[in-house]
Amino acid sequence: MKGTGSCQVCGGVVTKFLDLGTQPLSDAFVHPENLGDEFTHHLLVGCCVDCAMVQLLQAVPRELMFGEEYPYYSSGSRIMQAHFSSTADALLDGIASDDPFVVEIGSNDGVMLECVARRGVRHLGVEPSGGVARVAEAKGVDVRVDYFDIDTATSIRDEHGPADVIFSANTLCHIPYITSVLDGVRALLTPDGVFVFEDPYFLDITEKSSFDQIYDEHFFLFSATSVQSMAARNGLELVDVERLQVHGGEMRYTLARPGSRTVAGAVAAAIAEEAAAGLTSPGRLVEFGESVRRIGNELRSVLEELRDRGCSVAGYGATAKSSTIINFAGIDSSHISHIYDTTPSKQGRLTPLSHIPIVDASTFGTDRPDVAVLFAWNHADEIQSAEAAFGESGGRWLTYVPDVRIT
Ligand code: DWN
Ligand code: SAH
Ligand code: ZN
Repeated sequence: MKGTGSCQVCGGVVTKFLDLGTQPLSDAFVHPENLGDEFTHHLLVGCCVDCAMVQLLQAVPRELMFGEEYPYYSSGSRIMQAHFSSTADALLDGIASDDPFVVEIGSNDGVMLECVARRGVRHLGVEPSGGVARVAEAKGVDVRVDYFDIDTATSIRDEHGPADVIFSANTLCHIPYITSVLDGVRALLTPDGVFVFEDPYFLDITEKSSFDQIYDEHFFLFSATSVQSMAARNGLELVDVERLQVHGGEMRYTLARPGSRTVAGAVAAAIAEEAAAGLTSPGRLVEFGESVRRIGNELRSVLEELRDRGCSVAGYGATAKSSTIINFAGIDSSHISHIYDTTPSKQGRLTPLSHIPIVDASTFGTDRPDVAVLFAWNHADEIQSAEAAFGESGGRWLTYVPDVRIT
């Protein structure tokens, strides 16, 4: 088994600390009439001894993950819609220019940029997945169907001029060729522009043992410490950080050209907090691995017990994340008969590798199971309030973040 790799940020040695086993492409939901060979990869997680960047040891080719049929539509959550609407306002309010230009990397179905477009501001989304990109275009969002890297950035600058703000949510962590992306950011940004990105925060992941945030698409698991070092190596400076509650705990990072902005006190505070927690110390990483294995074992035992007692068990939310826990814990359709999800592109399909059928969530109210495993635990408030009748009629929720629990 491979124990080391090469850091995508600094070229240093990445030492493996977690083996999450054989995994499929997390978003490759299978058509039942199209069963055949499925791509798998070995999900190994390591930490760079030189720059503390937590990352996967092997990258999955980007064309296998992102394309025409990418099934995740960001606007599927009302809370995320509200989050991106206030994000758009905050980004625009921070720009001094009278003809601002905003670029988003990974604009998906336009959940953020539609708010920018509505305010009549020049913008461009860079989004390689054609299906979601067309949904954004139908909302009046300008999109370039492409991967963001140095070549794309240079061509955008040639065509549209420099960007005052480059924003990216839940996408930078998907890109192993990060040096090319940061070269592109430097090429495209105005002299006093900012690059703002938000992604799952490794401190939250270790504190909540939410290891299902680790899968093929989530190549990097950022922290303030590793991002500060990455920025400095790539001619940028980390000038602000802000913890976010969305998606189970994220960090928003603001990068700028060195010396162009005052560095907020929050940066040093976050780095000190990470150091006090020993975030990437060998002992802490081993402890995290132990929690992961304990949760995987407990979840499988509870599901076996429920199956043996004849309880009906279904899942809620056919998330990319669920792929990690399902395959790591050895869960299949004998434990979870089907998964409810509101996304039309996932309904009627099977989960990758484990082949659990996905059904329309609108039927949850009428054919409810005894127990529902909340795979979309990051949207717990939104889902559990919409499905309040489930609990009132005696249904029970099973969650596994931060611990396996039936409520
Ligand atoms: O980083 C990523 C995030 C932003 O989105 C991508 N790599 C892929 C994807 O990850 P995910 O699939 O784990 O994301 P979510 O947002 O946890 O997915 C929620 C799933 O649950 C969607 O398939 C929609 C569904 N859902 C539902 O059925 N009812 C969601 C809500 C809010 C609901 O009420
Ligand atoms: N920003 C949205 C979407 C996140 S899903 C949100 O926060 O909900 C990740 C998105 O990144 C997908 O739509 C995927 O197609 C896109 N993506 C992957 N690699 C990319 C790249 N190199 N450049 C731009 N977008 C990319
Ligand atoms: Zn490194």
